[in-house]
Amino acid sequence: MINVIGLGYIGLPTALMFASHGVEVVGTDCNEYLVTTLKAGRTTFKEAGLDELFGRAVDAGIQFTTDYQSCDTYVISVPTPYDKASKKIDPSYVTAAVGDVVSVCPKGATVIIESTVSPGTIEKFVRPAIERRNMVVGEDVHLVHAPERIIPGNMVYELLHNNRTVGADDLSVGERVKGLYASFCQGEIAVTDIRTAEMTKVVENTFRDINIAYANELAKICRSDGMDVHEIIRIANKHPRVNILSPGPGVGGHCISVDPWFLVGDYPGLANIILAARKINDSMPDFVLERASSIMKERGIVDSSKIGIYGLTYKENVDDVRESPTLQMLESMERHLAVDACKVYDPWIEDDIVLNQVHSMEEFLDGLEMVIVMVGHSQIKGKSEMFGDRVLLDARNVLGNDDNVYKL
Ligand code: SAJ
Repeated sequence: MINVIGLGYIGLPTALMFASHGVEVVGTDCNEYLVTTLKAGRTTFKEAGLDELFGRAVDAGIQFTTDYQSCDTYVISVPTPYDKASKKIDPSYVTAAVGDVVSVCPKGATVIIESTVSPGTIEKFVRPAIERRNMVVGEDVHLVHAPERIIPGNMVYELLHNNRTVGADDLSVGERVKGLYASFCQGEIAVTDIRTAEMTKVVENTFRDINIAYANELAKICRSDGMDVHEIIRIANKHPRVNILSPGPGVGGHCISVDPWFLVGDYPGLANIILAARKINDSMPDFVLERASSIMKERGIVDSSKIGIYGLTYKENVDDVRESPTLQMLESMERHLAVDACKVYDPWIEDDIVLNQVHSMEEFLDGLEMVIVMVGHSQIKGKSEMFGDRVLLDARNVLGNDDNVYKL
């Protein structure tokens, strides 16, 4: 039996995947409301294919509880929050969960950490958390790091098809865990040591951050000299070895905008491109504001209450707002006392999370002269006509070309 600890964005789909592939699974979360919701037969966030997968897992007998189970395998997928000021992760949820499971597990159980951790965290924090309980890692309990790799918006497909990494002290334990993931994972599963697995995960997300930063820097260069960055990237990408990503209003999400800081923090003076990329991506929300203000001047729009912001999530077709560029932009506007003015709308966010948030497109567009499109949800993709004759700043390049559509 597997006890999956932490039933959030990663833990829930992973637990469901194991359960729907013949593995006995109990999902544990300390949040009673979440467990009650799952027990009542409802999923707790929106994700393509998740409800169907949930149905299959429930049919296969998955259980949800707030209690830790006594079993031979644990998957830890609790959050690793990070402190914006120090740029370091807080490993306390992981160490607490590991401490809790090792106090109930039988001798020889395997604890698999899926949560992303900064390189060295398992050595520095997780092992000591076990040793403090007078247990010997490798005898009383086996430690494994199997960082998740799935992308929100396509999680179910990627769980099935992505290659994975399994890091373990003991290769035979690694091979056993590989076999477990192979119950559903059709990709290649590389077995390595724990530190390599930690580093690999952070390096992957940093690779993407740097590549997005290149696209964003090109957008700034092209804007400064009246060139169309999208056309340039489109043509450059015809080269067989070039694949430039898309410029946008910034990088959000809990991973790509966070993980590179671990390398910057741990390797000062060495992580130079990485630091530069982070700074470029973090500067994008302000770049959008500058661009909006020059368009307002060009179009004679003076009243900022006539400007609306479309999109709150960190990317399209997800309901996740962690580190979202729109939130970063609103923070920046707040610093300049301009925040009360703009209406904000995102069809994926039902709760009120920012000032002047509205909950229908109609209410949003009412009275607006200009819209800043921060997220390219399917609702609007390719449909600039939905905005009538309003001026549009399309920070995601999803609205096509039209006289009213401005790009970054
Ligand atoms: N973005 C751009 N331009 C692009 C691509 C993305 O501006 O061309 C922006 C997005 O809008 C978003 C951010 O970057 O704000 C990151 O989005 P993403 O879709 O690239 O990635 P995430 O954060 O949703 O998921 C990533 C994935 N990592 C990699 O692709 C290396 C995923 O595989 C990881 O599992 C996930 O981080 C994680 O949890 O680590």
